[in-house]
Amino acid sequence: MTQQTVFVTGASAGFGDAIARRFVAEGARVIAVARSADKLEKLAGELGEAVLPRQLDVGDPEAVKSTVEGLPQDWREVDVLVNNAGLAKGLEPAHKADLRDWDEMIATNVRGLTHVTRALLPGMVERGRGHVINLGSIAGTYPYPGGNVYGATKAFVHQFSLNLRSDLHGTGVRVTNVEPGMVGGTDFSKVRFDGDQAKADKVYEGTTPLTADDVAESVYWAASRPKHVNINVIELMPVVQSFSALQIYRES
Ligand code: 8X3
Repeated sequence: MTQQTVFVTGASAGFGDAIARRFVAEGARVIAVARSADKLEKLAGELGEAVLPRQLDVGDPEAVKSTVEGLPQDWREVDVLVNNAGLAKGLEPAHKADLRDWDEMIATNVRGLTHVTRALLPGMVERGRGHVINLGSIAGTYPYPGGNVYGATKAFVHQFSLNLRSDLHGTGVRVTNVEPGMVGGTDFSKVRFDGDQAKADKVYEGTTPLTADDVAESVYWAASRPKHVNINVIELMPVVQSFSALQIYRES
């Protein structure tokens, strides 16, 4: 990884923070992108010159474009893009969900991810090397009550990743989708429940969920395979999470 430049979105917390630290520990340089400039400064303060912090809301197409175009000359050759920025908002059934939550998930998880990818891909193709690593979710494959738009955005990420592979055929650019299940110790559920920490904590009560470091390890593993190897999809769950029966509604 030495000399590699890695662009990580959502880098100020959770998976993104763990991913940035994992790559820096292996000798890479990280362009750490997130909405919160303060938290990014903290990461950059800790990791020093290996981190270039950039405040950016990936859901803002103009800002994505200007951030990528404004990268310093010696940070422009991005080897690995980790599209980590994303969120779940709400767990209400579709007919009760808040449309603003749906819009926010689509803006970040779908539009943000596609715009960042589109901005960085031409350089990768031109250089004949690069790796796009997307953060999908098991929610993109397995439906669950309240998963509605969140799961659908992650299904988009799954199919977009596979379709990218087709388009990038022969370019040397690799694409991976990492699809984790339940991960504890991040703000994922707190954000989903609009800041309700007690409700978020309940999700993980009595369980041993995956950690952000487990996810970072998968991302790093995919990125560090020999360059002739493309890991298409990695799906991981904690042992305590598995599948359940289909629900049957019975008239009483
Ligand atoms: C979220 C995974 O299991 O919490 O991406 O729905 S899960």
